[in-house]
Amino acid sequence: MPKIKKTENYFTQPGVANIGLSKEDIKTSFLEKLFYSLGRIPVVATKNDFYTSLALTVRDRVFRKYVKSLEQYVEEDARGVAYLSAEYLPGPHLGNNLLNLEIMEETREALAELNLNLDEILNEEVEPGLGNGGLGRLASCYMDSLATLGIPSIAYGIRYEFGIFKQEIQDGWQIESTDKWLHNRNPWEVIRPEISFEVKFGGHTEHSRDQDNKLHIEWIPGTEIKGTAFDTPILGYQSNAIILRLWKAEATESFDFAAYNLGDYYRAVEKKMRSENITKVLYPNDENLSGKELRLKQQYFFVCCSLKDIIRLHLLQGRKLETLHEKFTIQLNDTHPSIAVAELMRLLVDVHQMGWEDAWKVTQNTFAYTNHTLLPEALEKWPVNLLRNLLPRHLEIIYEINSRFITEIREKDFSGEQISRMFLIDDRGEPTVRMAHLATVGSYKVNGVSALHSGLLQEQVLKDFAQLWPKKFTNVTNGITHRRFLAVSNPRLAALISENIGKDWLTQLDKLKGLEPFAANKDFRSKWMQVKLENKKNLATHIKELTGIEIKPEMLLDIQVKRIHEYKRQHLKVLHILSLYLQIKKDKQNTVPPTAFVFAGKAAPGYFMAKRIIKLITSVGDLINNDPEVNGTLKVIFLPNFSVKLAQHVYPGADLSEQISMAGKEASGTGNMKFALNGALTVGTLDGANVEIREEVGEENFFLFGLTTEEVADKKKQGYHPYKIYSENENLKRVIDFLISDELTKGDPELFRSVYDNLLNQDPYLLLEDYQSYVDQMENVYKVWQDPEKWAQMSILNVANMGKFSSDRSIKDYCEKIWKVGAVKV
Ligand code: RUG
Repeated sequence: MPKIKKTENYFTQPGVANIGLSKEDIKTSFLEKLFYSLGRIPVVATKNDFYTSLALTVRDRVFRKYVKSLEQYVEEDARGVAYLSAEYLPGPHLGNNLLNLEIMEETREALAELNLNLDEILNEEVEPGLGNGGLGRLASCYMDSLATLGIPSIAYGIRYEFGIFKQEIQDGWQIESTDKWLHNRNPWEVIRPEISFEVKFGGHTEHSRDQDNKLHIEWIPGTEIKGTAFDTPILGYQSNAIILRLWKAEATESFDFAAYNLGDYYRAVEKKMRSENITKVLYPNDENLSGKELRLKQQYFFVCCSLKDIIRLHLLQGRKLETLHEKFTIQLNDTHPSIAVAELMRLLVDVHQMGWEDAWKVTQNTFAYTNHTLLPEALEKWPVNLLRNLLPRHLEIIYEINSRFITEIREKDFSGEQISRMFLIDDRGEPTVRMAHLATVGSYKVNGVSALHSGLLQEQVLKDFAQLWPKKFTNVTNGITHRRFLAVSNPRLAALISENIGKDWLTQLDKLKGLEPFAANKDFRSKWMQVKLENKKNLATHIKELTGIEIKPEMLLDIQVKRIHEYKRQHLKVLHILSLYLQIKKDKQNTVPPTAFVFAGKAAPGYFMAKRIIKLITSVGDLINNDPEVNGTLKVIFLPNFSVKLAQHVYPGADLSEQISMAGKEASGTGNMKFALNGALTVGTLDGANVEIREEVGEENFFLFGLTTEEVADKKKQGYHPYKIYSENENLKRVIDFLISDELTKGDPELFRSVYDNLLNQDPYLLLEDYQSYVDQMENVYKVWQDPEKWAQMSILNVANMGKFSSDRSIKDYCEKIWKVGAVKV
């Protein structure tokens, strides 16, 4: 067969699907999908049928971009990136793809001619909740930028059948249920039955020598399952598309066979069900997962499939495995995929018969590792016994890596204490494998996710490694895709910006700098605040729909949305709200501007304190929202089931962004960027990326409070006494005592006793220490809020200076500082 090089030749063949971008083309394709893919006519079609038809119409056009991108990568034999992440939070695909294809208006008109409303159809989409929060959302922002920038890349993960749990609030408590995101089918994915790999678990290893005395190690597994690829194309803006390849677990034929032959149908079925369990559900984080065998199985399962696929793609191009690191770099998104270091060694040494030294050179030059947390409880450690049972060969490999590494560092100038701190195995207590150490040793670069965090990583958690390999460590400050979080979700603000400075900001966010002079323009400020007001009306509608609570859009919308965690200090905000409440009640007059405090976020189901904090927020809400003496001034809202979709309504409507974690705890934060990009002002500590946001927008445009990281460390060293602070601050004492008052707890004095005791006895996140500084800074917030011209000016200057926080910049940093990969644009 003659080799046809350009895909264009196929696309222009008569009869090949019409995939034009005009209004007429879209209308025709939409109806074709409705008739021939779904077998529906408009009069009986449901909203979901319309949504699916439109999604399929758009997917065709996205695939066209993808095949062209792929063709180009192959033709140029380009070096590429494989991104390994156990979590992704893509958010709804449809609106984003319409923006990136630049067919939003054409589609709106095509549907209008069929008497359909695009916004209603967009609203039908159920998003894939395949992540817990910031880490998964970051991975999805990076995919948007990888595609837009034309970086040859593929992202790998797990196709969880049930994503992050659905949160409902009942009687003020969080109630969890399963997230059935696949219930209405997923029109964006394509199954690739031919891309599937076997994954082994358990059993034992057998060591033997051949005639040349060469050692051969065979892993005889206890069970085997199969991973099958499901591909979702992710389109960049005016650019390439890349693939998100998620693995689903299934039973292998061969393993069921024995049971079938014995006529034991039920045993075979049970085996099948057990195999499929591996990708059933996403684990919520913030809980101790160390003993969770299924979680380790998930990690190994997707790593094994992904590495086998990467090797397949490499060999398909006629290359040798010795050059794998020249053609691929594999980014480990946190330690969740870090078993990949041992798995690649196993594949190279045991399966492809490469010598250990050569294999180690390939491995160490292939992986790069991103650390996302310094919290000791969040640093993954797997018990050696669990690894021995589940992945016996990998444990041997980890011990071998450890022993060679220790031999290497013993020759250097390290103390015994340092050497034992660097061991991959922690044998104090039950022996565990320190996965961050494995990832660090097995990678050519390690990065943190903000300047502060990367610094602390090198000074604290990985200090000895940073001394050993100073050049291995670097920083890449996180970023967000401004196309989703401004262009798609805040069309009014996007339009106002484009009318005044043009549209280049869509691909070069630093062009927003052009807004700076407009901050001094009264007319522009008024238009700016008008847009904000419209967005606040929209958010107020959602709040009413979701909670039944009415708020006036003119109120100050003071918002904290993120996972519920003690270090993020949602309860510090609660203490502040209570101080306002008690002040109004006491003085019978108020100086506080009308404010709605909005919270949203999920608590890990097993995290007692986080769930109490939700109940505390909702209880304070019940008290305040139902008290006529205060509810004209204050409202407290907890929005259930926070998601990307909901977030896209929240950020545009926010006036004030709460970023109040204890300094040194939030690795970066990305919500802080999304708020500021939508014109909210930030009240925050010098934590994570807040530091850099403040640097960019200017300290006069940021409400700072609280201790710095160094001051936190000093305070803890000196001995911290929260009770003393409590007893010396009358206002604070009143607030804390109120936590166990009958008024709040409605006759259950134990309800918030744990919160009260924790704050007075330990207060590990220094709420009491930072309380007064926070309350004082909030006074300042209110002063500025009462000067709308000044507020508008600060809001414009925040947006104008957000250029640095585009994920395009982050990906360019990864390309330059770490991956050494160039763009291949179609
Ligand atoms: O908590 C961090 C955030 O500070 C950060 O912005 C985000 C993306 O880098 O990652 C979050 N994170 C960290 N999520 N999980 C972890 C630990 O596994």
